[in-house]
Amino acid sequence: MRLAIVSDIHGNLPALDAVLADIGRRGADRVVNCGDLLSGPLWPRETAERLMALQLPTIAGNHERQLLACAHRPGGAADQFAFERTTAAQRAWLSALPARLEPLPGVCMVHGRPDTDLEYLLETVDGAEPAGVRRATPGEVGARCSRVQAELLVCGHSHHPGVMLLPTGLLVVNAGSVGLQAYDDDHGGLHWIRNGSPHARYALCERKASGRWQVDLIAVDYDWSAAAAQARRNGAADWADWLQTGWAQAAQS
Ligand SMILES: [Mn+2]
Repeated sequence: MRLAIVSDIHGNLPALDAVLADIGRRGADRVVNCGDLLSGPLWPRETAERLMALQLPTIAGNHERQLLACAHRPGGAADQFAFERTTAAQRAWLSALPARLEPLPGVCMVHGRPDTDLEYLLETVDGAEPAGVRRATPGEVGARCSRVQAELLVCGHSHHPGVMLLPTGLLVVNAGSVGLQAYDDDHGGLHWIRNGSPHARYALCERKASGRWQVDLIAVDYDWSAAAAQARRNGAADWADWLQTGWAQAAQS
């Protein structure tokens, strides 16, 4: 069984198309999507069209809630941009997505942690230099997954690909982000995510004859300059830099 995991597309349609083509070349039995689909200054409507046609097993991320909340009050720039450009039918599709799925026996999908889509699972925000975020310890991750009954737990949200095998035997995989390789955020404390290159990320997990899972964390070429130009056209100079470089810097550095 080969399971491809995409996450955190954030409206980056050329990145998504490049990842889907790479999955097609490598081969996968299933493709699943861990949320944060449209929000950002890129191609939200066109990305929704593509995703709705694909009908992948898909869960909602925090940005699906945040985009939909723009119907009641102005949201953050990324959510508001996507809200204003999506159709009522697209937003109805978002509102029906579940928070968790079990796409295969023994495999669980969440966006952030099992109990919240707003916190990272494999990282801990602690405010320490230089990035304000570090790799979580097995003890931290184990506590966050204490009620998960699965052999493989897949997630996204931090845009940072990662693999951790817990002492309980639970394998945790963060697929990284298809659409955005760097950003800064102040949830839990100001911090910077920096994957260091603009390649689109996804994960390919294969259950071997041993019963264990092999994990490929893949970095895919696509036209990131076109994505950066789209962000710049839409007034988001910060996103343009993040998309072009995969790097986000503190204001003073
Ligand atoms: Mn998220």
